[in-house]
Amino acid sequence: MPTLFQRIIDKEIPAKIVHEDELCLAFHDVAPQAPTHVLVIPKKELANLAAASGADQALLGHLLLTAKKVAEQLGLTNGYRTVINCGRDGGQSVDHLHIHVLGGRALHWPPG
Ligand code: DGP
Repeated sequence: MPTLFQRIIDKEIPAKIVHEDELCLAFHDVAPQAPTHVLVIPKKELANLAAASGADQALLGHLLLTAKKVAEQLGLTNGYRTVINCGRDGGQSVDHLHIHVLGGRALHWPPG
């Protein structure tokens, strides 16, 4: 059974895409927690950060640099936060690796 995000990659489910290349996709989160809330996901099926290995080193770097580019593209000049929830205790709800990019307001710390 493909995950929700695999179905977005396959264009079976619509999403507001802000970036796409051969390795990844970035799109607006359906339940934004900040004025700007985008998810950056690999096209490769990878359940979460814990499932990544040394073979994914370049891919993980690409995802982070894409998060930075998307933040610039969306005008987050005052800063932003990147978050990777991993596993149940990490609050992960979709089992496909994703980087949250949140900005457009001052964010609190620490998270709950
Ligand atoms: P996490 O809790 O870290 O696994 O984040 C999953 C995020 O995915 C959550 O912020 C809501 C978002 N999301 C869930 N379903 C959809 C969807 O169908 N479309 C979009 N664009 N985002 C979704």
